[in-house]
Amino acid sequence: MNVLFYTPADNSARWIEALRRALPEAKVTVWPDAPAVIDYAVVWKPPAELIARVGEARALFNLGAGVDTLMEVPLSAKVPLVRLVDAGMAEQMAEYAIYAVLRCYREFAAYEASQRKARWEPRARIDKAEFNVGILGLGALGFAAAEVLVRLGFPVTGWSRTIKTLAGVRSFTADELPAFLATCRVLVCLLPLTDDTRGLLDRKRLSRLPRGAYVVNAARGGLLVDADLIALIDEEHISGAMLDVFSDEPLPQAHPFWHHPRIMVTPHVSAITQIEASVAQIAGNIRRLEAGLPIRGVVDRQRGY
Ligand code: NDP
Ligand code: OXD
Repeated sequence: MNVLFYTPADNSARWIEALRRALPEAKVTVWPDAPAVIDYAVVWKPPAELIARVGEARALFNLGAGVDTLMEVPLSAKVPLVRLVDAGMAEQMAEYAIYAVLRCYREFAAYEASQRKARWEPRARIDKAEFNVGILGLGALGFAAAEVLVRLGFPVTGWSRTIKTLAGVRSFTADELPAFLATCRVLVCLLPLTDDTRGLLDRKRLSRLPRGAYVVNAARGGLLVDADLIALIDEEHISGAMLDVFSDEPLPQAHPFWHHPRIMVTPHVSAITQIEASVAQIAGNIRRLEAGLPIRGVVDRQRGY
């Protein structure tokens, strides 16, 4: 079995070693070398020439959960495009969401400001029952974040294409976005970037959040209209934001997010791809495909996720 591998990341050697260990029966070739017949491709941000060589492979595995960068590539419709499902990322994303929610709920930014002025300024407790967290996207990552926030005692609402059943979570579907946004004291965005979601968080939608709401985007930068977020923070409709993903990465030096006093920036680290867990999932999927069994993570290319 021929497996073609490619990543532009500098940890390529560790991926290759893990793949060869997990699939001893396979011949793993590293692009730009390529066998005449490719059975499986395992890639992150592949060049167009690689996609052209994939031909009618049995599957193309994306080394990430998001497949937005692969939607425009000329991959044959017969080749299943498979993404990572959790693979060690859900726990990390839940941690990121917890930090953002607690930072806001316990007003740590205000205490940091007090400390800078050497002022002893206790603040009244916020009623947790009034502090609803809304999660956009209740998939592998959003579901995990919702579960843990419920365990911490927060009221949680979620928005997804299809209705979800999760104890403690009020589920809203696609046509209920305005009603969902009105519930969010903190909005955590964990949606895929698709034709339907690009620019979703614009002035009109963000204005539907209650005054003082806090925005967290850990999904993709293209979901958010940067200038609209900044304007709404400066107008004090939104109290602040924690952002991990950006339309242009690395975030350009001149971007106003870097120095905005109410915006916290992290460099696309909310859920870092885990080599061992990802390779185990891919190897397991290859074995299932070889045995003619169904697998999880096959992308619906019409929907874009
Ligand atoms: P999933 O595909 O498992 O979940 C996506 C969720 O979004 C589903 O609940 C889906 O609804 C919902 N959704 C999609 N489109 C719409 C729509 N138009 N209207 C309403 N709901 C919609 O994805 P994951 O949870 O695995 O990942 C989410 C995203 O997180 C990835 O696509 C990626 O961009 C980003 N990510 C970021 C990382 C980082 O480090 N910053 C790391 C990993 C991922 P339904 O359930 O009904 O289908
Ligand atoms: C992913 C990511 O989509 O790392 O997996 O952003």
